[in-house]
Amino acid sequence: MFKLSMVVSIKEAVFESIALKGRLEDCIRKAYTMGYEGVELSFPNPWKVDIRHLKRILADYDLEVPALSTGLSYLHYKWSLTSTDSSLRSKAIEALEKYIELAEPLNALVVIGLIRGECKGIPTDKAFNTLEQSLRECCRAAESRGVTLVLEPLNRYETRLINRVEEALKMVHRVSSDNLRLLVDTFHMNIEEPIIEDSLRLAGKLIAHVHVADSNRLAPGMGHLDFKSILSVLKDIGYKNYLSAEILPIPDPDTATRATIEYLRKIMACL
Ligand code: LER
Ligand code: MN
Repeated sequence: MFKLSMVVSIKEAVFESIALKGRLEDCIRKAYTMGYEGVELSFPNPWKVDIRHLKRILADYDLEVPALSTGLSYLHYKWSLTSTDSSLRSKAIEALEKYIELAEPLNALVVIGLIRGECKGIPTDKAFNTLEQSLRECCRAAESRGVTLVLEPLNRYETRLINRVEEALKMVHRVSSDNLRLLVDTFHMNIEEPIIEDSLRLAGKLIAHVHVADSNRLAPGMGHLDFKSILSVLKDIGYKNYLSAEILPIPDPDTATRATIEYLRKIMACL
């Protein structure tokens, strides 16, 4: 019904909610062995990705890449689509153009999450306008390569800009590009959406990617979210793409990775 993917990254990644970190080949092998169909790749620097090597490993394990995560570019280098420092903003746009180039042969989406910046101390309407301009530039690159960008509402403790689905929809409509869609993350939704299921219905067909984590960012099933209800709404609205787990490696990476796939398969079998 939904394909399952795990977010993986390099060992130096400063973002905690990535269960599998280390040598790319080891992470990919582990995800494959546990039964995942895809791996979402999270890199700080897109210019350091060896695409030929990557494609060889992916072919060896017959895994897809549903999306390229970009938040590490902000966390490691402060590249941000809303930065008041124009060199950091240009760098974020250039980095996204490079991510888009990498995404094309992988048939992957490109995530617009933390790379929009935290927007502390910038009036929200000003940050919204700057983000709109930056996204227009990125969408031009995405359109020319047939790649889709996915804008992700994030909780208020990570950014002041676009915390709820409703705000992300406003941006998607303002930019008005067929290559800009939504990514919803159950962890952020649990904090920000009054009723998760209603927000999923509101976003409907514009949802192109889903991050899953439980209420505490542990593996689905280890918190209090009602995944049966969430997944049945996704099914109802015709969502058919990946559920990609962006979770803490707790109690340890292997247990979290295995628990995610076992739990989600069990839920999907009941839908
Ligand atoms: C950050 O909390 C997150 O959910 C990432 O997907 C954003 O880049
Ligand atoms: Mn996420």
